[in-house]
Amino acid sequence: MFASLLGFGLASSARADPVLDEPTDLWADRVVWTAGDQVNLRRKPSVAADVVARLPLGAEVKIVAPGPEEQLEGRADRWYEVIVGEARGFLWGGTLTSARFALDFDGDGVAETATAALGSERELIVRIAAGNGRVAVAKAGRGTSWVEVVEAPELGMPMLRVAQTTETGAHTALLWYQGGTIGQLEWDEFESETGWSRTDVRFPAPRTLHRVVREGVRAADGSGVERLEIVDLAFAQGRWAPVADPVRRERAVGRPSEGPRGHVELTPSASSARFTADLDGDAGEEAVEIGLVDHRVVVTVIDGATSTRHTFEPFHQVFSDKFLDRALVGFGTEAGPPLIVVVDPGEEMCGSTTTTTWLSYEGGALRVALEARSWADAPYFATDAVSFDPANRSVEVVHTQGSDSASRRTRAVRVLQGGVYALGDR
Ligand SMILES: [Ca+2]
Ligand SMILES: [Ca+2]
Repeated sequence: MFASLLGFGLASSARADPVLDEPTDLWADRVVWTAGDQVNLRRKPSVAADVVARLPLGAEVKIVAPGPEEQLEGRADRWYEVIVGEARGFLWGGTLTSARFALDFDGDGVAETATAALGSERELIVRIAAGNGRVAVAKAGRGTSWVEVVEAPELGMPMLRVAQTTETGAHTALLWYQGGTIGQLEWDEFESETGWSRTDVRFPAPRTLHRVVREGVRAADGSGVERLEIVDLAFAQGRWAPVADPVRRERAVGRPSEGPRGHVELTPSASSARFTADLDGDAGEEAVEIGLVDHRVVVTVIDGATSTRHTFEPFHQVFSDKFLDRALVGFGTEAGPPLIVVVDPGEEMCGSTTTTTWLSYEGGALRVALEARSWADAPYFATDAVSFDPANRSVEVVHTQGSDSASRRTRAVRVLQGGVYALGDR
């Protein structure tokens, strides 16, 4: 249920990321890899035991059974009885990882083996073996980490993306391997009551990186100022360098949306609401009727002699037998153009889910402009935080998912086009 919920309607990749966290118990038949080079496979679970074999970086290791715990290199982990190829012996857990990648990172036609694992200080260590016995090493910050291959076929070179949660926010690093060494581009992000720092990157052309850094401060009254730095970088001679001076801009930003203002609660006994507003900006008001009919929310816009209707199939009914018998509806202008807002509190399903939908009315058509959903079933959760930018007719959706112990965020900026917030350039 968890996976299917998180996969529903989310823009982020469905790729399962290796999670490298505190040492955890591995189980029989699990396949992992050596995280270091020349790792000693021991006859017994002890660093004093005979060496059966020396294993290269990224060797495939099949767990036979867990063994005794031992503190080594300042860190507690468990020995495992393992099979590696024809050999059988013992490896300490700190030498193993579930994150291994085989890719031609430097484009010479031969794949390299890369691994990522936590070091004794919980710093992430990425190693890439070139195949000639040399291993390149890079460190990429501390904390719970996710490592994935950057999925941008147009990029023209594979890179690894390391995403880490930190005490104050998030740390991201992009790693590449050229000329026998690992390079990295990294940045920190945070968000608080009084400010934020966010970085977005995309790859508009091969070996080209478009980066937008946004740093904001917010006053007690909710008003804020955000400084943007926009720069294009090109990859040449083993590193990313700006192709031109950065563009810097400053702009005022509004308070993040907290849902419909002055919303009306619909229940089976108070099942309709009506308001009037000029939704499409033609200086004439439309009437909006919202009803709770047969456990569905029906929105009708009456514009002169025509009426246009949209019916919601409540999200939680897809997953449970419970019927929608409560919805919050209203009308908001925080996005800039007036939008109809419908909130399905959906508490009745496993965990709790809230779905907020914004509807636009333009050119005689009633459309779903944006949908945001938050779901929690302790300790797991997934939330969409929505911040409208009325001046640019855009919205930023920050999606956070994970558990009490670790989470990750993805962001998307969408621009209102044809009545729908579509993914687009800023
Ligand atoms: Ca290669
Ligand atoms: Ca109108």
